[in-house]
Formats: sequence, C-alpha cells, structure tokens
Amino acid sequence: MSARPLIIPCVDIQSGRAVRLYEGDPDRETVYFESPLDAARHWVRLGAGLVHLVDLDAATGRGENRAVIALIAQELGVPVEVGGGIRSREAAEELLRLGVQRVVIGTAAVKHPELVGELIAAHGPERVVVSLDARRSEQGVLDVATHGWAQGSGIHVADLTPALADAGLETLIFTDVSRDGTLKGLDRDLMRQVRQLWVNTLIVGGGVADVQDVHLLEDERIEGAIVGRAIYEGTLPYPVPQ
Ligand code: AMZ
Repeated sequence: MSARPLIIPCVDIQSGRAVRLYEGDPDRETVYFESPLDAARHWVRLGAGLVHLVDLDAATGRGENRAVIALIAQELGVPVEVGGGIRSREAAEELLRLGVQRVVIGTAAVKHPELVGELIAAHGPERVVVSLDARRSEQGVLDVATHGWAQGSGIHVADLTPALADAGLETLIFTDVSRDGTLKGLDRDLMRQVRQLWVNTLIVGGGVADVQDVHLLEDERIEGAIVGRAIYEGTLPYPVPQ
C-alpha cells in the first residue's frame, strides 16, 4: 500500500481576494472569499496542516499582495508555502524572514536556475520548492510556462528536472496549466510521465476534481496535490474521506 496523498488547499490571491482562475487566465476569476486570511483559516479549521498561497498579481506582474501574505504567515498557526513573483534571492529571503515555511519558485527556476541551488544551500531543501507549470505542445512536449503562464518557455520539463535534482531540490510541484481551475480531472498519462521525471517528492496541481483523482494519485505513487476549485465547490470533500 502506498501512503495517502497529501491534499494541500490552495488560496490564490488576486486584488486582495481569494479567487480561482480558469486555466490561469486572470480575467476569468471566481471570488470565493473577500479575505484570503478567512479562506486560509477555513481550510485550517477543517484540518489543513499546510496551506499553499499564490500571489497571482505578483506572478502576472499586475501588482502584489505581500502584506496579506505576511499576515497569513504570522496569524495562521500552520505552515504556509508561497508562490508568485519570487524571482530573486532577496524576494525569497524576505518571505522566509516573514515566517513563510517554504517559497515556491516558478519563472526564476527557468530563467535563473542557479537561484534554486543558492537558496537550498542557504536555507535547506525543506524551505524551497520549485513549481514547473506546463502545457502539452502539439508534439506532446511539456512546455514550461512562465510569467503568470502568459508565456511558454520552449523548454521541456525533462530538460529542467536533472539540474533541479543536482541542486538538491526535494519537492517539485507540477501543474497542468491546461486543466487548472477546470475540474476536468487529472490526466493519468501526464501524471505517469511526470512521475518518471522526478523521483523525490512530487506534488501535482491542475484539474483535481473528485475522490477518483485522489485514488489516481495513490495508484501513481504521487505524494500530493494542490487543490483549489474542487474543495471550494465541494466536488472533492475536504478533508478527503478515508
Ligand atoms: O494561475 C496563474 N496564471 C498562475 C499561477 N497560479 N501563474 C503563476 N502561478 C503560480 C505558479 C507558481 O506557484 O503555480 O505562481 C507561482 C510561480 O510564480 P513565478 O512568479 O515564480 O513564476
């Protein structure tokens, strides 16, 4: 028997509110909570031991939500991981100083991969996560998206994972951009493909819809998933039933 996957509730923050986007499109948002702190507290009350926060405005270059993220990190009482717009060592270290348990690096892991090794060397692998968010190209290649998913990089996930492992990275997040926020369910072939590329802890996102997806994660020995819309809409009960 493999371990039960860890389901990590996600609070995506845009213009100061807790939202979900459809396929990452900032203009297709659903607002779930006016206050991101209330959203995070809601999941903690239901048993979350870790909450995933995304500063969408920082990821897309439209602004930032640092103050509310700092507030959540200080008030929540459980660890948070934060992604979105962390593109420099200074930005990462400011969040770590504010009490964020781990920083999630996306664009910078593609554009300045040496940053990942530097942060791991300075703060340890438990405080640094990389998120590779990708779309399948027509050739079936996983093209990593950057800058709030507005841009493709032309780089395949498989071209980045060996150097990330060499840099000492333990936890990789992989997001299927084409399913994120859609409730379409996980793509099993894609999950298998990514599992083969990463032997350490793998957390996936994008498309988790219901309990069947949790079973899929278990079957494919994927350690966890970041879940948004499914738990906000209730298509996946949270906490996930045994
Ligand atoms: O939904 C989006 N458009 C989006 C999103 N959720 N764009 C980026 N992100 C998240 C990534 C990762 O956690 O999943 O932001 C983080 C990466 O940000 P950056 O600025 O490092 O690329």
